[in-house]
Amino acid sequence: MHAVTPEERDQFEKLGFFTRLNLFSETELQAIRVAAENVHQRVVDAADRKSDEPGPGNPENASVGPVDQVDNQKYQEILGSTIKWEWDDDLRAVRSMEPVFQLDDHLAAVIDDPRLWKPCSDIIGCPTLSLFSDKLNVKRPGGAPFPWHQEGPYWAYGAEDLERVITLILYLDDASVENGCLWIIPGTHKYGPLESLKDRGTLGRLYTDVEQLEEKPIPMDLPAGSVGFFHRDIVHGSQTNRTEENRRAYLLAYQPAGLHQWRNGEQRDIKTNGSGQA
Ligand SMILES: O=C(O)CCC(=O)C(=O)O
Repeated sequence: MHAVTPEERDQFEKLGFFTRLNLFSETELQAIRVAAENVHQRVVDAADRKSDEPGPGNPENASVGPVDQVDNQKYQEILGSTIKWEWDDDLRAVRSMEPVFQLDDHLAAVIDDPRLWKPCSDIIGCPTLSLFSDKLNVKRPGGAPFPWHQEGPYWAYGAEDLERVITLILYLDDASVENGCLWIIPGTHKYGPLESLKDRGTLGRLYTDVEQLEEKPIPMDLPAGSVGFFHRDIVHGSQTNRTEENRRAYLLAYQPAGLHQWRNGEQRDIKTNGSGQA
């Protein structure tokens, strides 16, 4: 069940990605959205409490770090998750949270879902896996673009077996060009790490200079519940959410069993004998 087909394997090798449509039902998605919003609220509440009352107060206050600014982006460690804020004069919203499964059992069950890990296990060629990272991307109306980048260079300093890390995006809402779906540049995984935008501040080193590429981007505009599996070095990014609706997604990356997660160094093996049942 859920095994990668020869066509998918071929496409992954040639183009660096393949997609599966409508893997999760609306009922399942609704439960994941609720989990995502609960985690989001807990993070925002913890951040608000911390800024309102710096004293000991609630024990969760202890797990709220200072706001770090890198170029024009604001980051904060909250409840064991690295929060990237969408923050300007009019808006303070969480843009992404990584890792998050430790904050919600339902999200933890999604990680063990064979619809997600089994294709990855086939591509890596490893029957048992561990989690490399999990991230919730919450792109609210007006949410900003994510510049072109590759995951490989971003993960390079912290992966124990980078060559065997594979990543996926599970859309929690219908993803369209208008609401800022992921865009990928097929075939670019073959180049390995590409030249970055070194002259664009600290974060520019993580963004790919796409002027050097002949390949053209395509939108990964898919219905909610669909999944895109992609190679760590494929160039990808996303645009502003120009609608009034959320564009949420859960991104997972897997690696061979026994290795440690990227951000927190902990080990989380995938329960390959369970149904996952998100
Ligand atoms: O969700 C998005 O808009 C971009 C996702 C992405 O490329 C990432 O988080 O690395």
